Amino acid sequence: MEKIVLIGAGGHALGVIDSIQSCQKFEIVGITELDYVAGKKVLGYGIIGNDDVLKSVFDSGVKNAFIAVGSIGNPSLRIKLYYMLKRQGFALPAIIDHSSNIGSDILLGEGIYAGKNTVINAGSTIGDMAIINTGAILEHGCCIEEFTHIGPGAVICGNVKIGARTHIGANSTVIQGVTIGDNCLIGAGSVVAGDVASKVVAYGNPCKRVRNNA
Ligand code: JB3
Repeated sequence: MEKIVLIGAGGHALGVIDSIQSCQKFEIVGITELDYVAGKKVLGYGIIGNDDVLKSVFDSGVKNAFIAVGSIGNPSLRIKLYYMLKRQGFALPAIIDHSSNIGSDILLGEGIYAGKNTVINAGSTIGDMAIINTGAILEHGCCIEEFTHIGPGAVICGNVKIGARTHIGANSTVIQGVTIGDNCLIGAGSVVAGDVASKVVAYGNPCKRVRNNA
């Protein structure tokens, strides 16, 4: 198996670690954290230091990294970490849980995460660093752009287009053919039946714009 280092050891990392273990492709060498506490472990994997150790980890031969810091609405930290790792030369593989159901003719970007029991149906495109969280369903022909997070249990119907850095809240439904722009925040449990412009906060059933997203 190839070796991989994780960045971040919080709640999102728990699911990521499970998924890495389930797909049996990578051996986790350790996790970097903001605050290094000697001896601290997460699901049996050691915190090896803060991000300053990543260069020596790379130089030691670990060429894969995965950002296990999640995001709810603002992916700026994930974006910062992504460019830090790219500058250091790390490869950022997609982590797809073994229980995921991935259809035909799918394009998956680097560093994406597909959690437990996700479905990505045929003909869909997932941009770099997107999160398709636990139990989310992406129907045929969807296009999800980079750093976007599809929350747990969300249902994205056929041919939906969702821009970059957008958050779709847990258990939301986006009906077929809808376009949602960049930098949007769609609240949990929303039903999106019409297009949503970029930089909008919207929620409800029917989903309605409530304010601009800074
Ligand atoms: O929505 C769901 C199902 N999960 C959320 C996920 C997508 O995003 C979850 O509820 C949280 O909102 C969030 O998960 P995350 O990022 O694991 O949150 P938290 O539990 O706060 O853990 C973040 C971890 O990242 C903390 O341990 C921080 O110390 C660490 N961290 C923050 N900045 C960092 C950095 N670690 C490293 N290595 N480098 C950093 O710059």
